[in-house]
This record gives sequence, structure tokens and C-alpha cells, in this order.
Amino acid sequence: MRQKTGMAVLAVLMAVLVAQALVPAGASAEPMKLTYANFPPAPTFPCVQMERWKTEVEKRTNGAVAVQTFPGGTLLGAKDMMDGVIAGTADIGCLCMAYQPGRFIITNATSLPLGIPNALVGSKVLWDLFNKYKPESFAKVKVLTMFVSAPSNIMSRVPVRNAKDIEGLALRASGGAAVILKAWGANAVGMPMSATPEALQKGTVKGLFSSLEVMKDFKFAELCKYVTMTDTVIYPFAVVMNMDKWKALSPDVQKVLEALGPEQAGWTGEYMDGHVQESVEWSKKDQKVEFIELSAQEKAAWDKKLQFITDKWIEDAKGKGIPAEAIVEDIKASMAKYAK
Ligand code: 3IO
Repeated sequence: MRQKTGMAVLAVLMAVLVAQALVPAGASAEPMKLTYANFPPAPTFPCVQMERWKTEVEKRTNGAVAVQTFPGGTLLGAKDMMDGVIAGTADIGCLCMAYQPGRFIITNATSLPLGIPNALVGSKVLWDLFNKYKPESFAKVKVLTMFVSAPSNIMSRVPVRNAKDIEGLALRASGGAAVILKAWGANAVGMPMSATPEALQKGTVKGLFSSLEVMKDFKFAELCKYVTMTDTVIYPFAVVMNMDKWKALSPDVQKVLEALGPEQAGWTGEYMDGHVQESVEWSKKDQKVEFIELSAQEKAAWDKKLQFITDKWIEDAKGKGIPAEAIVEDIKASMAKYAK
């Protein structure tokens, strides 16, 4: 009898041990909770990629990580993203590098007028550039992924058909895109995308210069009935994580997040390119937006006005000790590689 009880206890003990061994690593403990801040509204592409990342991370870590997302600047605003993540206000943040052009000099070289053809190629180019140079500007955070918007076009309340139409026109853009608008003679007004709906509504600006999915996602097509096709320049983005939070993750979880980095860049690029197409169709059919193509002669003249920009950037960056020529060559080479 006594021996039977002893056997039973042993059997229960064994069963508990076996059950514990079968539970996937991490799932036995409470999930590690991570907050993720983003600046634009939930339906826009930086937030769509954020939700996709959350879903994949929670799935691939078997629930060891739980991500709480904060779209629309509810946790950190557009320009506070980097410092807010460094300070730990949010564990993770999505930032547009164009909003602080002097801070992210190397990665912002992707927004020189070098002809990145779409968001997929651009996102891969940016990811490679970051990994090759590991810029000092990101030393205090763990970079989880990077991606870019699709090439920018002019969306406006008045038609822009030639160089005269754009002269002095108040158009919203940031960073490298603003430099390009100025070179064309526009009055480039700098502000994050999240501030643009109000500026357009109030008439502070007559349009904007960005990727065309915003026509649908922000309903800009209701106000901007003209698009001038330039397909010129992308906006680079980074998703960064607080370094202490990163170090507190298990090696298994870190491995999952690192594997997701380049994959997320590609996913976002592809999503962006596809969504631009949808937005263009919707703008034409539902919103009767006129899409303006510059004549070949006009286009050549516009392109010519941008020629000084890369040379000047190289000059300035070299002055700061940055290997600027090599960076531009790297971007061109990796563009050629991925455009195939
Ligand atoms: C962008 C930023 C936030 C939401 C949607 C967006 N589509 C393109 C951008 C690029 C950008 O940051 C900008 O300011 O044009």
C-alpha cells in the first residue's frame, strides 16, 4: 500500500516534469510586453507594417512577446520618436528620417535624387546601406527594420503643368524631398505627414510632395484634384528599439526579431507599391483626380535643376568626415542589383 502511494506520487511528479519540458520556451512565463509607438493614423502604411510586425512576432515567439501598438502619435509624436525610444517612453518606435535630416545623414542619402524606382527596391537598398555603415546616429538603439515610401509625386489643389506653375507654390515636404521641391522653385513647407491634413484644410499649403497612397489613406484626393507625376524621391523610415529592452530579451526572441528585419523591409516595400496602385485607381475613378504627365522637354528641364543636389550633399558630408562618394556609389550599385 505504502509502496503504491509512493509510485503514484512519483508518477505525478514525472508527469509534471514532462509537461514542463513540453511547454515551448518562454510560453510558460508571463509574456514580455513591448510598447510600439507610431506617428501617423492607423490606416496608413507605417501603421499597417507595424500591425503585421506585431502579428508575426507574437506568432513566431509562441506568445513569449506581446506587442501593444500606439498609432496616431498617442505615445510619441513624429519628431520625438528617436529620443522617446532612447529614453524608454516607448520600447519601440517608427520614425521618418526625413523629419530630422541633420541627424541621420548617411541613411538619408537614400533620398537624394538617384532614381530609386519603387519602395521594394528602396527598402532593400536602405537596409543594406544601414548594415554596411552602421551609422553612429543609431548607436543608442537596436534597429529592428527599415523601409521607404514609394517615389514622391506632387498632389495639389491647383494644377502643376510646368515650371511656372510650381514657382512659389506652397507645397509640404520634408528632408531630401524638400530640397528637391526648392530646386524646382516651390515654396517648400516642412512638417511631418501627421500635420499635413490640417495644413491642407486650412490652406497653409496648396499641396504636398510624397507617395501617392496618401491620396486614399488620408483622403487627400478629396482636396487635391491634381497629381503631377515626377516619381522622384523616397522617404526613409526606421523602426528602433530601446537598447535596455533589447538586451533583456532572450537569445531565442532576439533571433526571431533579427530574422524578421530584412523580411519586414521587403514586406513593407511590396505592400507600399501595391497600395499606391490601388490609391491611384481610386483617385482617378472615384475622385476624378487629373494625373498630369510632364512633357519630355519639361521633364528634362526639371531633372536638370536637380543635378547639383547630389554633388552638394557629397561636399557637405565629406566636410563632416563621412565617406560620401562611397555611400552614393553603394546606393547606385545596390539599386542596380535589386532593380533586376
Ligand atoms: C508617410 C508618412 C506617414 C504616413 C504615410 C506616409 N506616406 C508617405 C510618407 C512619407 C513621409 O514621411 C512624408 O512625410 O511624406
